[in-house]
Amino acid sequence: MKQILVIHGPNLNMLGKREPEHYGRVTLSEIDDLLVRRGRELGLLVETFQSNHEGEIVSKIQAAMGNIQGLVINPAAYTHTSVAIRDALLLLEIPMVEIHLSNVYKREPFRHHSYMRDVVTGQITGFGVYGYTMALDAVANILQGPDTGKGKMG
Ligand code: CA2
Repeated sequence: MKQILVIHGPNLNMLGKREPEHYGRVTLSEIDDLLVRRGRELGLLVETFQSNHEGEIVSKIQAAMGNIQGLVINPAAYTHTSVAIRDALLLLEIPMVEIHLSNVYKREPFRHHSYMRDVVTGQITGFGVYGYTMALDAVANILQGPDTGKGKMG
């Protein structure tokens, strides 16, 4: 079974507990449950991981090399700062989706830059929790392959 890793960056463990105006009322464990269930429907094994530490995220990506077929990542604040996570993502030659709950382009200018944007397959931003299932569906679609007629274009 194909394995997908979902990485949640710093402070996302606080989802549903603070700032509902930006991030909604759903908790991280509810999002994880949703992703595992959607993964089952798609025939994918989903593992989720959250860390508040840049180095732990880098180590998790390194450890996943060769063991996963797709990645969904919300790097949270590290999106805008982390060359280290960008460099780690460059080690992976698999479909990768960067996802943000909020529309970062409607927010402060410092959130408009992503160190990941040209390393990942694509970005999803501003659709709340639904963005995570969109991201998983996008990875599944690519993994189905272009020759099935259901996969990515080209
Ligand atoms: O919109 C997103 O998903 C972000 O990645 C969230 C990050 C932010 O730094 C990015 O610019 C956009 C912040 C995550 C903080 O999560 C919290 C959740 C609940 C309460 C407080 C923070």
